[in-house]
Amino acid sequence: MEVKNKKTCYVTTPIYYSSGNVHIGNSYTTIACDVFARYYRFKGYDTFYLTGMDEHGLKIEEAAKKAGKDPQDFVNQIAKETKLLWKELNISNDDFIQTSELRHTKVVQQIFEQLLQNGDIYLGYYEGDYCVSCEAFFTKTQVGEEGICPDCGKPTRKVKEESYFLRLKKYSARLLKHIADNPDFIQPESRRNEVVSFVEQGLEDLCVSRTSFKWGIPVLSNPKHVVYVWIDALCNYITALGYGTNNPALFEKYWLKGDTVAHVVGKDILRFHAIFWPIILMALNIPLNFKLYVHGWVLMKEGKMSKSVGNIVFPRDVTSRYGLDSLRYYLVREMPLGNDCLFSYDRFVERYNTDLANDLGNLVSRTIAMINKYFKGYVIKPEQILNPISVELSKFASETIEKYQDYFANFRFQNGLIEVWNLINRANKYIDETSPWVLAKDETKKEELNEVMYHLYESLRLIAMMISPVIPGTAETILSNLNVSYANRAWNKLVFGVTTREKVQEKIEVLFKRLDVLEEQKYHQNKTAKAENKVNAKAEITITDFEKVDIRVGEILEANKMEGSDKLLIFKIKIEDSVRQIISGIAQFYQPQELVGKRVLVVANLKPVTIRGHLSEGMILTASSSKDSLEIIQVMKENSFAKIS
Ligand code: ME8
Repeated sequence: MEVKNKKTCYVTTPIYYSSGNVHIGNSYTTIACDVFARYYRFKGYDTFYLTGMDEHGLKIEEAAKKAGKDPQDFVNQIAKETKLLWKELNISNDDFIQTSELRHTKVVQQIFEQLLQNGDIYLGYYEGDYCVSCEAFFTKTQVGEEGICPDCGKPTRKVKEESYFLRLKKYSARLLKHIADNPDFIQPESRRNEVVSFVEQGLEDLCVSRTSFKWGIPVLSNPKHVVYVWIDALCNYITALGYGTNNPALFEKYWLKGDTVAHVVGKDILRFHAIFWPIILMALNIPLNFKLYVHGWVLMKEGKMSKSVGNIVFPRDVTSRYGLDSLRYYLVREMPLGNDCLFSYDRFVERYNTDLANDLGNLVSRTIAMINKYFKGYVIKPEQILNPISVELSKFASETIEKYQDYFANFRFQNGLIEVWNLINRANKYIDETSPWVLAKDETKKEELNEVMYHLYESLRLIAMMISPVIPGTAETILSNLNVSYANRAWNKLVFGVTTREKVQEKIEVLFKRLDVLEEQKYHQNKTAKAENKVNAKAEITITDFEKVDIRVGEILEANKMEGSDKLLIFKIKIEDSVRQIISGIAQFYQPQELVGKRVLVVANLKPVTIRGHLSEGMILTASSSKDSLEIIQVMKENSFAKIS
């Protein structure tokens, strides 16, 4: 048996859908978990950091088909690209699990059988509205008359199929007790309260298999069913540790005997992790010894990042221009636990200039330059402290370390960084207060000057150590510029005053070059304009495609506002001998009366649709010259109602 001589930490990201869409939002989760893992390693914990890919389900099966690929090849390619991205983002994961791997699928099959045998899973029928995009069923009230998914707004599908169900009710009371007994189980508290009230409203058994698609893990005893993605996905947290295999050493070490076990998730998958996952674990008799940290979303000013809005920011968009550490810093600094944060380049540039180039960058360059100038690069621990402001600074540093440790150990990186930056600013202020350039002019003040340099050196050593989980590259540069020995970078040296004598580097590179705000604005405006053109441009069509469109001239006989709508007008339009009703969204641009009698172009063979209960049998052609205008295309000549070709 292995003797455990170190505390352990196990941290996981959600496993990402294999949609090839890792943007700065889901990169935040991976970076934040990386900060957690690096922090605990720094603290001396034996740490295991897991991330990976969620590869099964209808959505992925369909995406592979669309790409003309076999699903396995499709997901392998995406896994390869994602791994490469994590490497570029300096992610220190210890494992990367793909749910299509045998080490996972085999164990999920056993888990499913075990739950069946224990009576926690039973066979029944499922009938409901299913959203392929979200891989979730919704109730009638949630999807409404139109059958629209309440989460993503896409149409749902009616599905009735034989399904296995996981009993949830049976475990509700135990789950509520666990939450009550462990107040820090779900953090922050607001998310915990959300879960409690959801469970208290009563849980419906969860559908855990499908027969309507094939790309999943077959149920061993009934292979026409595949395991529904959530049971499959959630179990990655234990299959990656070898649970259920003949080598469960990692599971025993990091889970059963583990000290810190942390799952980190976005708010959209809270219920799966705070309700379904604990219930699966209870049913398997596995202790619930994890904590759940729930973060919000990285939002754009238009709201969520989305392909159709064209506002997705990918990590490489940022790192290729600003380097990696500024992205890592921005995301971790901006996101409070539990709530959303905003990403905009304006804000990014501001943080870059203020926090990194000015506050941190200046402290590093001034300190090292002065140590070189006044003492040929040497710092020596003073025998006695002469200046009370120096005592104040070292006290400030010690208090900062305490607060930092408390925040970082509990995933409150934003708060922790605020404390570290307070220390950076305190140290910068210390330079102004002690005015080393004045002390340097007076030979009798040599000791006082050395004291100032030493206090700056020590503050900077501590600052670099504290920011090392967030911006490891920058921290390493600072520590090697200061020539800090590896011994003095260790966790137990995170105290003021351990350096006795050191010589800093003579010449150092600028850490973060100041950005020109206007230049950056111009750069991003140009980029956005180009991207918008790309989004608006439609795919090429042939003349045969165009000939399918039947465009006619129609005369507007009547035009009226649609009740309850600011955008829609209802028209009666005469085309040859018939009169049609057509709805058009141009109410913001025209008064109905001014359109009566006008001869316009109409797409006459458009499939009729019902809009807000009114039939629309065609489309009036309009054109726009700018984002805020829309004009009807009029026919000048009073000729017959001919077909346009
Ligand atoms: O949900 N800001 O995968 P996923 C912050 N496969 N986080 C964001 C974000 C944003 N803009 N957009 C997405 C899944 N995320 C499942 C998980 S785990 C057993 C299975 C986060 O690829 C989101 O909140 O859709 C979630 O935590 C993670 O990215 C993965 O999302």
